[in-house]
Amino acid sequence: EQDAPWWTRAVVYQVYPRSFQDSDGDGVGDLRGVLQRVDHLAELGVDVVWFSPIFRSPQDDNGYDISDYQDVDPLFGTLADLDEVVAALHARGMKVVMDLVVNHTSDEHPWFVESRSSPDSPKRDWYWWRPARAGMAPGAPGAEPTNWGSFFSGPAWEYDEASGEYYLHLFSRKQPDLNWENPEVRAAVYAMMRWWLDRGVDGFRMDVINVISKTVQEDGSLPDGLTHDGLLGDGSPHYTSGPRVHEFLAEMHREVFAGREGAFLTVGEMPGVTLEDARLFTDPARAEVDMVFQFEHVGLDHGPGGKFDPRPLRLTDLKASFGRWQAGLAETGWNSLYWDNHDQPRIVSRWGDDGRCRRESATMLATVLHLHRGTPYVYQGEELGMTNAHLTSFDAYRDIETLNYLAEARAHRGEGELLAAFAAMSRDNARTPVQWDATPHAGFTTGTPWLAANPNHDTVNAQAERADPRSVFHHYRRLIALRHDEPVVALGDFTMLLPDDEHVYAFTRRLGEVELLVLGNFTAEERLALVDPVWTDAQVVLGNYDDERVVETPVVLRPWEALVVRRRP
Ligand code: TEU
Repeated sequence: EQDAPWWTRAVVYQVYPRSFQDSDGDGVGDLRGVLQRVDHLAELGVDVVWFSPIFRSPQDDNGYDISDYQDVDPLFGTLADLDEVVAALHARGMKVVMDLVVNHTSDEHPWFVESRSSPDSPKRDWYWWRPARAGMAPGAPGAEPTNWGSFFSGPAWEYDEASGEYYLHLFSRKQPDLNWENPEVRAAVYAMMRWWLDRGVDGFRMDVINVISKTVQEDGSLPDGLTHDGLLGDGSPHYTSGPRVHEFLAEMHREVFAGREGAFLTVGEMPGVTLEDARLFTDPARAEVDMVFQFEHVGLDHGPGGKFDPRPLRLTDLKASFGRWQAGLAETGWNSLYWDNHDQPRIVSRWGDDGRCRRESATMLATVLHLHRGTPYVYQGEELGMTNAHLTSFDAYRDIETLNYLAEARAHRGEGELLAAFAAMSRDNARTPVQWDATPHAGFTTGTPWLAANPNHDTVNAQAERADPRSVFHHYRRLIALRHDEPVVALGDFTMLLPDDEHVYAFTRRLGEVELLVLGNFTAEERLALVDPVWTDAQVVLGNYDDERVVETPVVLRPWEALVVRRRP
């Protein structure tokens, strides 16, 4: 066990700075606000803090559109503030991971400004510039070089009048894709990464890093994607884990990390990554990345129309998916474990009960996730059992993904249906201010918050959670401590049980003589867990109801009950 990498026992906390803590009253969170809250992170017991982007940015996609990778946006403070935050977290034994967004830059980045200035620019080939489709008039509808759609609605190509060419943007039109085929681009990215490591940061979360390699055809053109009844084509087969992505990540690892002393963490955010590819990406012998964020489970409640066509989750689908990933990375590679982040709705509202049984369901969901094999990620406010925003009007939304979808869908979908889809799935659900206390704006700002605080901050907040020993907060603290103290949690094997049960999630973890059984009731009704009688009289390690009890089999699970028990020797 001692030679297992340190991050197998680590828990990572994600700070989305704009919604974490405001220090100067402008209604947007900032780095000096983070300084006010480092003790909260230390008390929770997390090992690593990952910051969503704080770099210079026009904020078109809330900072995932970067115009200067080596400076802090004044919205969040200064480089000196960042140095102070890094020092404060290091002083408390926590590592710092930055968000690396290098599939694309902002269109206001000097690199793109130069590239766009002329077809003869020395940086023209730093981005994907292509002429109109053969035989079509530049700028005409349908003349885009390929039929790909953007993640944020509309075509993935933007017409540039001055040159009569188009540039590629898989995300917003203000997020032009960098051309990773160009070695100058790669060298510039690696130099920037080394600059950050020299500054003392401990690693990177790599934004959509599996789409940096696109399939380029003989003549330099990109291939069309499959179309479904005349809609924009699906280009994803031509960029998801593309032809050179492993080569690029291995090169990045060599150019940035090789030879450096210290303990670093790299996690690749990889929409659409398969288990087979994840095994390659995370195989330590290949030195690409330590772990990946995969998206299979967060797509299980998407209907045919995607995320804004939500469906109820079937628990057996979740168990099949997580079971496959646990089995697939059991020998080689490593899992990340998450429910929440700044792109996902809050789990207690999504797959729990954010009303009467908020505490029970949030702590059950946390227990089931954190007892899996892999590195758990806690998103700001998840440790407080924060819920979705339950917004009731379109003009309350800020997220470009939601607003772009609305602009396109309102012509063919009813208003009520769209409001329900956004209330369930919009990224803004995760971006309301962290609820610190019951004062106005939840103690997040003395000004007007950029996005309103959830009214339930009067009862759901860090101060109340800290005061209640049975709270979600203290349950997360116990889960994190369990991972630090019990090697079986970090390194034990995984066996899924009850695969066909639609109500109870059950699995075991084993390391040497130590064996745990983990149970989670995913429903509001009492349920029987039909587990083997060997678990009778097992020792209760952790539960989310506050009474001690003798374990009988089958186990009677109360609504949303979680139970971790250790088999007696
Ligand atoms: O997200 C990539 C991504 O796939 C998400 O946009 C996801 O597909 C969608 O939000 C869920 O429906 C990363 C960042 O996490 C996200 O915030 C950025 O908007 C995106 O990349 C572009 O940088």
